Amino acid sequence: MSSKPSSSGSRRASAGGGGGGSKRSRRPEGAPPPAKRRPGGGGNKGGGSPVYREPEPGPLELPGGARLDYRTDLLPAEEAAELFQRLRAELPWEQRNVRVMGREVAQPRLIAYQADGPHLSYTYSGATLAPAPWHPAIAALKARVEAVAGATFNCCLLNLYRSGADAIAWHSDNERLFGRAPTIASVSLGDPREFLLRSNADPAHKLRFWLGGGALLVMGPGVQEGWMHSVPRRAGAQLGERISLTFRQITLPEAGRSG
Ligand SMILES: O=C(O)CCC(=O)C(=O)O
Repeated sequence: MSSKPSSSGSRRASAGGGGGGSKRSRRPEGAPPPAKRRPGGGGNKGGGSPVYREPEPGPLELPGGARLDYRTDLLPAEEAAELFQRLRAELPWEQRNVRVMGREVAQPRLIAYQADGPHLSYTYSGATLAPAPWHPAIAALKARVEAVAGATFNCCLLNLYRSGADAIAWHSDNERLFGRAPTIASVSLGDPREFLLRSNADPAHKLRFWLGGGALLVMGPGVQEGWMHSVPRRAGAQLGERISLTFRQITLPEAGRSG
């Protein structure tokens, strides 16, 4: 993850979510309380800030040519709820410390990391994520995601947001270890959260997705190069837990050990 549009590679994690402590992160203006919104609503109906466009589900080509595919129903609701419970209970969730502007701070979320083998470790902000073997339910989900995304993945970084106070700041996953023009596919489980995208070339181009349980967002070629994304902090909202599974393909494992 890098938090500057022009970053050439090392994952410079910001511990804060939108407004969550990092000077680089920004809280989007005018966002409505997310708990009242459902994922999948199109346009700006229902009181959303007009600066954030809310695309309908389906494939989408962004200004500049980047490609997205947004599905609200990769998993049926019941299956998504069961998978959430299982992963919440069975994965070794950890809270990591990262270095932000010279200070060691705890990331405002829990994470877990799984991959095809121990050679796919992932170092950023001075700490290494050693991959665990695939959980069988995640391996099965990976195959379904690959079929929809038309891409293959060899690792998955999972995030657990325990409440609206947990977040991830504006960043791009454009490190060298993912190669050029990577595809990253993210599956959501649990309570819906806002997922924001903003163009590096024109920050007025902003998109908002309400990622609910069972949703899939495929960020295709061009997204990491030209856009940043975040899950903003919403400490005031009564939000429950959410898990995101971000499937990725490490093509240059050696680049992942240098950060
Ligand atoms: O939780 C999400 O949907 C976003 C996660 C993310 O941006 C990341 O892991 O880099």
